[in-house]
Amino acid sequence: MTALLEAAAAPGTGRRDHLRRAATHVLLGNWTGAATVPSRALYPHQWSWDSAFVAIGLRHVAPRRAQRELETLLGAQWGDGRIPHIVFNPSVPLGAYFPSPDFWRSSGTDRVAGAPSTVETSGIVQPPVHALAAWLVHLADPAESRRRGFLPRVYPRLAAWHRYLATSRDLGGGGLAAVTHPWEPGLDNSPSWDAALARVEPAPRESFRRADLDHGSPADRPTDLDYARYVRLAATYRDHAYDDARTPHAFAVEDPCFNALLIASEHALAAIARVVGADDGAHRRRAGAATGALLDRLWDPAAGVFLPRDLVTGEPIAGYGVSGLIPLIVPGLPEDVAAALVRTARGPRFRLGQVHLVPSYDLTAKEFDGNRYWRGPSWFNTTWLIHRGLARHGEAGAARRLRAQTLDAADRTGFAEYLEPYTGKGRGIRRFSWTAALALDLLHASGDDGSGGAPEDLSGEEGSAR
Ligand code: 9WN
Repeated sequence: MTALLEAAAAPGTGRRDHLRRAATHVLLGNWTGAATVPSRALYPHQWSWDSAFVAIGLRHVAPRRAQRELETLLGAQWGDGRIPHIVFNPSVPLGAYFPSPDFWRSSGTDRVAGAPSTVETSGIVQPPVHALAAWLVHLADPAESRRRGFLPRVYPRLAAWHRYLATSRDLGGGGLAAVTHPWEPGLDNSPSWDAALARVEPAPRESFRRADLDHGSPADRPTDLDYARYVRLAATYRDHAYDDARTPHAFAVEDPCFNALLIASEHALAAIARVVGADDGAHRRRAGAATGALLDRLWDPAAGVFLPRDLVTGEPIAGYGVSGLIPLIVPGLPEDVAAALVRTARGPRFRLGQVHLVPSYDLTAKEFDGNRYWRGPSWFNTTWLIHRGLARHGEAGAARRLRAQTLDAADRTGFAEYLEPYTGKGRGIRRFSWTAALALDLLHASGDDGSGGAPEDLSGEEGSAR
């Protein structure tokens, strides 16, 4: 019996045992043999940041499978270092998800960016949670990790990924990575992207067929007009051979969440470098420089939140998105900045502790929509990140309450993709992988001590995580 099957069948009658078993069942059901799909129906391939979150949960019940999850993704890395946002499963019919491999056409030999020829992928990226995930996976079972040479194998690939983001994606020249498509920050239809996206000429509506509406309610999903613009942006990138320097980027944004994750992952990479005998100093310096750039370029002290920067206009994007709170996870964030973020989270725009989890967008804004994807609903991955941030900054009580609420919501909704923040009703699909995985992590991270397992994870001391 595999470790995961054993965990799914483990005895115990309490609510936590039930939740642990149910979450493990979801991950078992969504495992394809080499990786985990976010959802069998809506997302039947491997997604980049989903897999990192999945590995963070899987490590508690099946550390080897968690390693495999990340290594399968890293196996699809491009020659230029990018980790694609989707790795396609060749046995899934083309029509099951749009855009499919025949849209992205990654494996063509003329690709300057060096896409692999053995596997089909998308050409865009997602937030760099991977080095953080690899380090947490290692910490869950250092002996098994050493036995399999996990860190020495993944380190060069993770380092190349970060190099790609620090060079080809520093489109603003200020030391932060830019996203060039709303799918890249993973918060697809956030109101934060509305103005930048409005400049994009929509692709003709008859030029594509959405597959997502076969599984999700149109009221919960991005609109057709959003999709037409997503298609135009992706096709333009593809038609420029995914060459960042040559593509005329109509959408280019420095996103706080994406960069906060890059910084947290750079610290994790330093910890990994120490274990594998590489130079950790370079990673620490890069993490420090990126933290400075994040504060200089995206922090708005008057608003009390980090604001994305639109690189086409050169202006900050006003408004309160959950992305602007995520830098709470950054090691070494000045305490006054952290305190301001916690105040904003508790204030009327996010109402931490008074609504369900953490809404993805300002509850008081006219754009807020509690049902539609990233325009308001509360998501489990961003909530998990804020939980870590609260724990890191000494907000043990708030972290504990958010953890309890998150576990309850995962259980109650059958591992929903997201929630309506006021009613707590599950929205989107169920049996969603990262909801199950992060519930597993929260179950393990606690012991109800409120530490959330957060601050010490990046210390580089093996065995100190829990
Ligand atoms: C496009 C898989 C992904 C998540 C994203 C989420 C959603 C895809 C889609 O699903 O995006 O990448 O088809 O809507 O927005 O964060 O990684 O779960």
